[in-house]
Amino acid sequence: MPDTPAPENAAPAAPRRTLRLGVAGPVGTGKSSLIATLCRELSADLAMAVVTNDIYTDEDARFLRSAGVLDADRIRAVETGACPHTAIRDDITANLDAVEDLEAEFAPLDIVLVESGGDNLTATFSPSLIDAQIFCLDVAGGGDVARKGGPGIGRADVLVVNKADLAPYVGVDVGQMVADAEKARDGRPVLAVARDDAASVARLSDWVRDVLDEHRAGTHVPQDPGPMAPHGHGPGDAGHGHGHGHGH
Ligand SMILES: Nc1nc2c(ncn2[C@@H]2O[C@H](COP(=O)(O)OP(=O)(O)OP(=O)(O)O)[C@@H](O)[C@H]2O)c(=O)[nH]1
Ligand SMILES: [Mg+2]
Repeated sequence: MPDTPAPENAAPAAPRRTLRLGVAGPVGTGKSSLIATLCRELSADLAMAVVTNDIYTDEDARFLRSAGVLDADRIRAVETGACPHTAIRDDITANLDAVEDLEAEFAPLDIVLVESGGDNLTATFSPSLIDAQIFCLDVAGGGDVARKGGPGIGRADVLVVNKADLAPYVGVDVGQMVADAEKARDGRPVLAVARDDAASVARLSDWVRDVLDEHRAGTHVPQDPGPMAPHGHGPGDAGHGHGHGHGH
């Protein structure tokens, strides 16, 4: 009989199964609604949970619980108490704790969605916290936003141009906005989405399923879209060496 292989010769541990999927983007672009939509679309055959981030409240978690898209226990709020980007990039401890608690409690989970607090165009997730990230813009923010670039617009795994149904009311050409975004993203995907447009929701759901498959197969490599633009957190933050404050 062959000897039992020594531990150092053992096959590497299987990759972690749960896909941690971040959703970032400016305030009010529809991140919570997108998460509600994804839970409705996917939770029948995938085990899911959600972590929300708000600065001072658990408003987003309460919205998702009241929407009834998942059992209330599967939706956890992190109150960041600071700029949202801090908790998703600089000190991810509270978010990581929340994700790991959910993964342990509801094992095996297929997807944990993490919603960033609404921030500015430069806030992105650390790849130490999430495996893939959605950056969410909306047409109501103006058709030119997609041309402005930044790490989320340029390099998130997918860019969603959300609330496409509102385009005629705000004078935005969705096709042009998507084309501008595609140009800024070197071929990375861009999806125009409206929550009541089933075809657009199906395209987004398919994208999530594809990333989950790649994650499970070990072929998806988490990307870092890049750091924040230089910034400061106010007058007491001189140690950061940044130029200006956010005013919150
Ligand atoms: N017309 C339209 N409105 C939408 C759509 N998705 C979201 N909304 C609305 O947009 C508003 C903001 O949506 P939320 O999902 O709360 O946005 P959010 O990005 O999570 O907001 P914060 O977490 O506060 O940054 C709400 O009034 C939603 O009902 C959409 O596809 N079409
Ligand atoms: Mg929200």
